[in-house]
Amino acid sequence: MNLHAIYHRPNQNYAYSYDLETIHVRLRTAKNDIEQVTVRFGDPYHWMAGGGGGNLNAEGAQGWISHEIKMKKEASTDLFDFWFAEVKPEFRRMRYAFILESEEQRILFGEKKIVPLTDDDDLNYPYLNEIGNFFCFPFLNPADIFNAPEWVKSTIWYQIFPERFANGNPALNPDHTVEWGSVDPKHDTFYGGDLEGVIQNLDHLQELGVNGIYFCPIFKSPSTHKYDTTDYFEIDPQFGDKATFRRLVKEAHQRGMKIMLDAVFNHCGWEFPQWQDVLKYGEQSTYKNWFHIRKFPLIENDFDPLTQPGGLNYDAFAFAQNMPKLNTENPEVIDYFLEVGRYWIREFDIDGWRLDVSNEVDHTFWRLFRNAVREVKKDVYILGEVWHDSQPWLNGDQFDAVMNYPLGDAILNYVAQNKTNSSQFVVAINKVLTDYAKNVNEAAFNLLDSHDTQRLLTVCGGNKKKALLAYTLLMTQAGTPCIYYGSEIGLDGGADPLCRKCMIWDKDSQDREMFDYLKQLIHLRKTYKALSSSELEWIQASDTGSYLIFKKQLNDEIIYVILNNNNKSQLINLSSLPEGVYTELLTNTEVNTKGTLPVKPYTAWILKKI
Ligand code: ARE
Repeated sequence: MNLHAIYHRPNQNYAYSYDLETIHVRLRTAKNDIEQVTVRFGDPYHWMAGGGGGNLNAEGAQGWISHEIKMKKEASTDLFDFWFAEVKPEFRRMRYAFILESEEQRILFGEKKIVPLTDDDDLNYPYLNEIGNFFCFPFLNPADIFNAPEWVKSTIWYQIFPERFANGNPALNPDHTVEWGSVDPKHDTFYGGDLEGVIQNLDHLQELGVNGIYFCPIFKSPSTHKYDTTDYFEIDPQFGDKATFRRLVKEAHQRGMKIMLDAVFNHCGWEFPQWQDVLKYGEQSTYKNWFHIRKFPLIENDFDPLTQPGGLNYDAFAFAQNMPKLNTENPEVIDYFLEVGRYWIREFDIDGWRLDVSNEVDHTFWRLFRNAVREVKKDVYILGEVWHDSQPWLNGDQFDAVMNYPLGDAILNYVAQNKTNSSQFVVAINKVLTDYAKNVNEAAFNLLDSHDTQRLLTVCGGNKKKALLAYTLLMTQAGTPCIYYGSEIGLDGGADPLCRKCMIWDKDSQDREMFDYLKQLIHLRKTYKALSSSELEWIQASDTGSYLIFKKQLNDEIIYVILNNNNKSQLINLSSLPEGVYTELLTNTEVNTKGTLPVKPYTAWILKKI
């Protein structure tokens, strides 16, 4: 038994409140090392249970354990197995320990020590009840339950980069606007995208079936991307005005679409008045503590921040001279940006905030932010931008989710770039899922591409079938998926700025086959809630055949996804599925699982038992 690999800590993704009566418990062990794990638990105040007022030292108390539950091996990664159990202690509190059994050994794994157990439970008895060595889940307080808004779990997002989506009002075009889609974008190429253009094309989104729109920044800024905000309380004039935005929100809501805006609170833009004041008055500026200034003068001399990063005497986003970092510990800054957060909900009824560079802003600010915006709208969705392990923000007191790039990368590595085989893909997904509580996974913002990455079709090397297979995986995972504008009609593009080409509105130039397949996937996801459930079981991962079979379940709705990640057709043996007749949901045909299923290259079948 590999004792070194055993890990549990009563918090985060290892022990957490799932709902008002349920505690989820996980234990990590070395892969293929342990045969069975049992969680043994009881009430920490058992000694008072009989009213006898027993003594406080309950070390030797007998029989206080109320339950033992066999844990399920829920997932494995390259090095570890993860064991999982749902526990519903009668009084919403418990002390618990784990009994691990392998062929040659049996131990009790407790908070303070590991105890070898003999076969004779009489001899083991003291250890099996030594409450001081049992982990403690003190109390299942409703306020501690991770509570992302329920509506997010049935939302399919569509990300819009406003400058490049649609030009609905050319009168708003900024200087030097070029003809729509006439040239590939550079960082500073303006095409005239605006909010009116979004309103005029909501039918496209409704036909696709998406019910949430995530807008990249729309507040006043001189750039094409607007991540260098100069006025947090104004819509950029090239995009329109507040009346237009109000109309957009109303139209979207009438179509059942939620609206999420992009909050850039880590830094501001060069023209932000408070920054301009510091540039003008230096150390005498009343705003100098709004920023992180190392010394004056702010800038030594003309320099290229990317080749002479040392040139800035103040903190900025990366080395972007025009993006000075804000001091979110300054009470004035806190008050200002909490009001920004409240204002756009209170005055325009938006439904969510995506938080730019959120991992570089302090946790105290985000806790204050969550309380402030939740006061205005109790089910507002708070989405952080964190590209790496994001547990510190996902304990329920800050974000509801982060942009789940690790899940998207796992799909792209497997399907788009064939960098990983089927079993490595399973490991990568299992790692993401076991890193977080199931509540977190159920609200995760899952994406395959964005305004910061190469587009899906480009990552797939232009192979549309691979792109559709990637979307099939995206749409059959727990969480809330997001489609980056244009990818649904075959827009391609490399790294920023080429991933921000103008949307194509000429239907003859759109890839309608991609659109229709994605529309169908979205329809299936809305119809069969098992597809967005966090109950996932890997049935088969073939590395030689490069195919995958997995099961999604929600209550008694069971769906199997069979995915051929091979450039050749193949007969996939379905004997691992319960025998019977199924409906293949993408083609609405009947399939009998006796024998094999012919699957074309890079295609999937989605089977529901009749
Ligand atoms: C662009 C070019 C730069 C160029 C600059 C010149 O990318 O190479 O020097 O223009 O103006 C915004 C614009 C970008 C612009 C950038 C800087 O959209 O077009 O850069 O401002 O001016 C990391 C951060 C993550 C950040 C990305 C870009 O962690 O927060 O880098 N993403 C947000 C927004 C961006 C936005 C900004 C931040 C700034 O989504 O759109 O950029 O407000 C790995 C790392 C990640 C890293 C990621 C991407 O995965 O783990 O941490 O993200 O790569 O680089």
